[in-house]
Amino acid sequence: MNSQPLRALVVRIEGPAESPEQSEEYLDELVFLVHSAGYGVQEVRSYSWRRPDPATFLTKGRVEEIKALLDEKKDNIDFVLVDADLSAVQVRNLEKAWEKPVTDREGLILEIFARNARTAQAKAQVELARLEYELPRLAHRWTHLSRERGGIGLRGGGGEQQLEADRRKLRRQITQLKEKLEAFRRQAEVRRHGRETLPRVALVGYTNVGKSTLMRLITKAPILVADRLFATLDTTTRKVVLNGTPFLLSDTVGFIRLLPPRLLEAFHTTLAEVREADLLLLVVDASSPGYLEQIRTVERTLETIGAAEIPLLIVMNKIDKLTPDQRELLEESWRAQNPYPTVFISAVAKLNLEALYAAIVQLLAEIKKQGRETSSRPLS
Ligand SMILES: Nc1nc2c(ncn2[C@@H]2O[C@H](COP(=O)(O)OP(=O)(O)OP(=O)(O)O)[C@@H](O)[C@H]2O)c(=O)[nH]1
Ligand SMILES: [Mg+2]
Repeated sequence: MNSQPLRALVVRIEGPAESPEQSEEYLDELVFLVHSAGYGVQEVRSYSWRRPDPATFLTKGRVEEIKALLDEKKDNIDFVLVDADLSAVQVRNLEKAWEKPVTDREGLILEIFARNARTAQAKAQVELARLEYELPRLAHRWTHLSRERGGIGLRGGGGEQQLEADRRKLRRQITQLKEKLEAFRRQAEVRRHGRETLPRVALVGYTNVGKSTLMRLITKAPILVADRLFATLDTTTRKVVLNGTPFLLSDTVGFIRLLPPRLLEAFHTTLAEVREADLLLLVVDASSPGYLEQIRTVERTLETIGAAEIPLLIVMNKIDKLTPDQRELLEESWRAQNPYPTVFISAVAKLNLEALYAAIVQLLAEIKKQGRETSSRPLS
């Protein structure tokens, strides 16, 4: 097995109304995604927005420009990542034009998820999403391969009959996985009902903001913390007692902008802990310039999964990365615009944790008293 990571040419298309700061930030995040999938970034091309060409997504001129670049760097680039939702036909045409494997955003995030899934349930969820992603793409010369083959690679042409057999096999696997996931769902439901009496608190937020760090800090459980995107894919739940108040705390998968809907759907069962929580701790990386947009992404995702009505405590984390002036400015501007319960903390530098704990306990007491009517949402 070759230990050197596969190297990508990363192609990004700026959104029609993107600011230069946003473009830079989205590109950084994209590069972080590629690294989180275990690949290297060899070259990056950012293009301004154009109406997608149905055949190749990119304009003819850009396809040719990238072909020239690939010819020049032939041996240093193993595949091309186009940060978009490509159709099966677009992938096929681009691979033909470039003579390199091509993957899109969903394919990349699927690989990260596949790498990070630990429990049988998370693995089955990722596998289902992957098979559904691959089904319409089976007819390709180059394709995204399963993990056994170490990611992106070449696939031999198999003929129509073989293709039909492959499709049937995939559909069978998909049906089996769905049955398996339904069994997991029922088990989880039984488990949750078995401990109905304790209030439930769930950590939610953008990926890499420090949810698992907080989980580890509060529960003392040996939870994985890592500086990569989507380190956590499973839900962990622990009983905690804070200032005499017992509750269940859950840590689960993080969100990201343009998260493929299929993946969110695949994680329906994992996200049940979020849907059924009494209180959500919305963890934010306050040191990220895009934190407001990240909060909006999280809110939209919460809506999609049916958790929009649950009371929130905003946990502005990583304030150790801000200067005292920046901290003050952030806190002032946030509080001026948002009446929502918010604490400013650092999970790593252990700043303000008492305020966080007190806020959780107080909100749980209020929720208990008033039911879910206390719901208060930021930035609606
Ligand atoms: N400077 C600083 N770094 C932090 C803080 N909290 C977490 N981190 C770092 O941020 C990175 C991500 O932390 P995690 O706890 O794994 O984040 P997460 O939200 O669980 O991320 P995913 O599970 O990947 O979605 C790690 O490198 C942490 O050490 C903090 O308060 N300050
Ligand atoms: Mg995590």
